Amino acid sequence: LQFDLLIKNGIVVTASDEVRADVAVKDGKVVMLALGLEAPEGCRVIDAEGGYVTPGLVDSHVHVAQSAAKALGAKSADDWTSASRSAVAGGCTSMIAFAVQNRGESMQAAVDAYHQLATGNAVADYSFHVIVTDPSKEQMHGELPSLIEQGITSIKIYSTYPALKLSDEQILECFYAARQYGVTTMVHAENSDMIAWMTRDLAARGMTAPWNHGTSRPPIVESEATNRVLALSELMDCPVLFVHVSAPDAFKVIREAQTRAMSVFAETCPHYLLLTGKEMRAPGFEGAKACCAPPLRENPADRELVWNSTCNGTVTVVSSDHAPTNFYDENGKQLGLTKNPGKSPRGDFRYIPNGLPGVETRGPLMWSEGVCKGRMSPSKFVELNCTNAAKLYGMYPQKGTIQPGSDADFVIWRSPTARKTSKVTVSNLHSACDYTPFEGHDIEDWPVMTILRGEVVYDGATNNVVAKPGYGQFLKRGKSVLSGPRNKWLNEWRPSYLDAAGEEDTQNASGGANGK
Ligand code: DUC
Ligand code: ZN
Ligand code: ZN
Repeated sequence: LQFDLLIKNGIVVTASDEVRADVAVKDGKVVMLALGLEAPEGCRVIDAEGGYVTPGLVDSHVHVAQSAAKALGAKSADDWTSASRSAVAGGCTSMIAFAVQNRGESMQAAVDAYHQLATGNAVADYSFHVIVTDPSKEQMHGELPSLIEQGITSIKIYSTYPALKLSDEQILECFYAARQYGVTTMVHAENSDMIAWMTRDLAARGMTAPWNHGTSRPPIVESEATNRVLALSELMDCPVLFVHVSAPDAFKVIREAQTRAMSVFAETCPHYLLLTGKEMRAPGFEGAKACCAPPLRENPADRELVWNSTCNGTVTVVSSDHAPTNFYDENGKQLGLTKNPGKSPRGDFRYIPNGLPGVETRGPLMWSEGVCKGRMSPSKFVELNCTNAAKLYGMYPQKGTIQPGSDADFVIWRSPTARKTSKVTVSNLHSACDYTPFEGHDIEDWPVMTILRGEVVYDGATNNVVAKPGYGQFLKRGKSVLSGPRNKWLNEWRPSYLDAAGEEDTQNASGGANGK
């Protein structure tokens, strides 16, 4: 048997099992798992020293080089090289970023533009979700089939932000088409009018400190929109994934829908598990570093609820929502994170770009706080950080697991007795962003190394990213194997394409758990 890389003495972790096995790799693919494999001449051997070998992590929610005005409100601190270097240094080998459709333009134009930014520059494998801002019937039905051909099989829609937001009617248009073509649909759920009204009133009363970002978006803003969008998805029988879920009542409505066997999925992020609204109350403009949407929640008990939802199956994937903007300008002058340096006031929440950097810290934080602290098993970690994202976004089993035929993407972690604790500090990170909201947080173990398609891309011993820009490849994705429509309707209405095809839903080939 031929192989060119052998990982010995590890515990191989998948979403279902932990097994002591050596892993043999040939041409960037796993070829076999067995005990006591001998390395042939010239084969590279890596000794995992009794530690864990997990799949390379998948981060299915990152904003990289996203156009300034869209959602984040300011220039992205990272380009594809710095963001993907940061990713692999935290164990992440596959990232899905966003390509934002400009209103009045095609989705294809967005995909082409973002391809151009990424091509030749990434050290991690990557793909795009299209952020749909202009879902006319012609556009959805005219473009989705060709995007799927190109391997772009997911969209994100927003219920807030003037530049991105869709009306309920437009959301229905998206769900109708997404169900028909088997496109995974991500939703940013916040009630736009509640935010607008509160923001105006707070500003009129001079309440514009960074933490008033949270005041303007209390949990009910998220839970109302979640509940409403769920109803829209039920009417259309369209599977849906709620991104960056943080509010207790949003988890409640999602859990309740899952109990009714709806195809509904939830994503959360390390910041909702580990930080609270207190961070926005830091002195001066420092609170700006913690402004994200949905905001960090005030009540520490809410954080526990996010942990419970993450461990009990309500949450399907953990992503970083990496959305980096810089605090300082090139001269080290404090910008205080403002959308319009030199123009808009600093420290006013209305001008603070939303979003936190986190693509590098997600894995180590989830491993430390989840696995090392005993909140979840290594398998649960893999399910949440690798496997489910690969399944939901059509990359499984190429990505997200370790089995014969999978890409040889691995993270090696230390055995419990060999762990080395450290603290997160921005100077050790590889992102171009000049701060981390997790500064000073304890890390119980950081990846020993990250391997992508059989090549070491990050060496933890020296904290060096060794892969060259351009090593990362575009991932042509298929359809979700996790989600599928149920063919459950609220009354006699059905989409007309089902009438044409008889009762059989022939176009949606996802064949997911609930589908057929
Ligand atoms: N939504 C995101 O998904 N990321 C950052 C900001 C936002 O509102
Ligand atoms: Zn969002
Ligand atoms: Zn985001």
